[in-house]
Amino acid sequence: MAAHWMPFTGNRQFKADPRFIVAAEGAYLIDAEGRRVFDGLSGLWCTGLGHGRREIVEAVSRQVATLDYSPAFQFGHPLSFELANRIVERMPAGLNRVFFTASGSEAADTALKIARAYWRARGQAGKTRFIGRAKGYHGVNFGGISVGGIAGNRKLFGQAVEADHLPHTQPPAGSFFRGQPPAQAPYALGLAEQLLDLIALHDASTIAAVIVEPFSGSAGVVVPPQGYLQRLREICTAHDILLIFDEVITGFGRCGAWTGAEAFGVVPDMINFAKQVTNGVQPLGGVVVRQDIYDTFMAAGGPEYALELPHGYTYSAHPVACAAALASLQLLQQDEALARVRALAPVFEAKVHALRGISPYLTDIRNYGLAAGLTLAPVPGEPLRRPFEVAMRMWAKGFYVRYGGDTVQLAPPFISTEAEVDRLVDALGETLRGLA
Ligand code: PXG
Ligand code: PLP
Repeated sequence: MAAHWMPFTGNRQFKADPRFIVAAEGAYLIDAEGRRVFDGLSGLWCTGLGHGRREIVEAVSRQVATLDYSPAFQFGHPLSFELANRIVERMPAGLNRVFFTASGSEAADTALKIARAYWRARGQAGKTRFIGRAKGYHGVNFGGISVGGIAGNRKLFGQAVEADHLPHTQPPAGSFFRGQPPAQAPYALGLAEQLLDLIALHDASTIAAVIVEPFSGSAGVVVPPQGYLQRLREICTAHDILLIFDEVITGFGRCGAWTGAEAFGVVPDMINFAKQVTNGVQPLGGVVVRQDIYDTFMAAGGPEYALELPHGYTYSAHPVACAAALASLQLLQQDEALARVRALAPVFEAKVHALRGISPYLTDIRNYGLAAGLTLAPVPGEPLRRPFEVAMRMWAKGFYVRYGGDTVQLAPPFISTEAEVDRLVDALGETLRGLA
C-alpha cells in the first residue's frame, strides 16, 4: 500500500487501519468484508441516483466501445453538443453556453480565467482581482485555493492569484437554524454589504468577479441568510463585477432544484458544475456562462480559424463522461429526483434537528435540501479529532459519513427511503451520545 499517496487522507492512519470499498449498489457501499454500508454522503456529494444504475452503466459501456476518446481540441464529437443543450435547458434563462472540464477544480480555474479575459476583451484589463469568501471551497488548483477560504487548504502553498475574501456566513454556535437563516438574525445584518467595503478598498475597476457557493458544502453546509445572495447580485450588477456561483455540490438536485440559483432565486453570470452531473460515474465538470460573455469572445476572436479562448483540457468533454452525463440527466428526470429531494428534505430536516441536545459537544446543526452539517466542539488542542472519531464509529456501525474540520456532513442519496434516513440519523445520535 506504500506507493499510493492518497488525496485528502491521513495516509498513515489509513494504511495502518484501511477501509476498503470494493463494490457499491444503490444507496450502499460494500466493503472488503462484504458489509453493506449506507452511503451517507452520496460518495463525495456526487452519487445521488445511487450506485450501479443500469442506464448509466449501459450508456458508458456502449460509448467506450464506440468512441473511447476523441481529441478535445479542433475536432468534435456529437455527444458534447447534445449534452451542452441538455445542461442549458436546466440552467436559469440566459446562461446558455457551456465550457467543459473534467472536474470542479478545473471548473473553478476556468471560470476565473474567463472572467479576467472577458474584461480584457472589453478593454478593462485592470479588472483582475477576485473576491471569494471565508470558508469557501473551490477545489484545489491555484486559482481555486486563492479564492477559497479554508485555511488548511491554503497555508502550505503560498499566495497564488490576487484575491480578497468576504466574511463567511456561518451563524454563531448554538444557532441551530433550520434551512435558510432569517435575514433579521443579528449575525446576518450587513453581511452582504461587506462587499461594498471590499469594493471601496480595491475599487471596482480592479475587480473581475465574485465567486461563492450558493451554500458552502465542504465547510459543513453553511447556508447564507435570506436576501444575502440577492444583495450580492445587486452589488455586482451595480459595480460591473461578474458573479460566479460554484454549484459543484448544489447543482443537479441536491437543493431540490436543478441549481442553487433556482432554489435561492438569484441568477449569477456563470455557474460551475461537476459531481452529480454524471452521478459520479465519470469525471466531468464545466462552466455555464451568459451568452453575451461568449459573444464577447467571439467578437474579439480575430479571423474565424483563430481560437477565441486559449484554454481547455485533454479530457474536456470526454466522450465517455458525456455519455454518463446524458444518461444521468435523463435519470434525474425519469426518477423525478428533484421532487423526491423536495419531499424528503423536510423529513430529513426534522430528523437531523432532533439531534439537538443529544451531546454537549454538538454545538450547531445546519441543513438545506438533502444536506446537513453538524459542528462539534473541539477536544482541546485537537480540533480535528472528534469528527474523525464520529466518522470511524459510524463506519463501524455500517454508515459512511464525511468529516472535515470541526464538522460532520450528511448528504444521503436522493433515492434514500425515509427508513434509511431514520437509521442514518439514529446511528449518528447514538454515536454522538457515546462521545467522551
Ligand atoms: N467547488 C466546489 C463548491 C466543491 O464542493 C470543487 C469545487 C472541486 O471539485 P473537484 O471535482 O475538483 O473535487 C468542489 C468539490 C467534502 C468534499 O466532503 C467536497 C468536495 C470534494 C471532495 C470532498 O467536503 N467538493
Ligand atoms: N502537462 C503536460 C506536459 C502536458 O502535455 C499536458 C497536456 O497535454 C498537461 C500537463 C495538461 O493535461 P490535461 O490536459 O489533462 O489537463
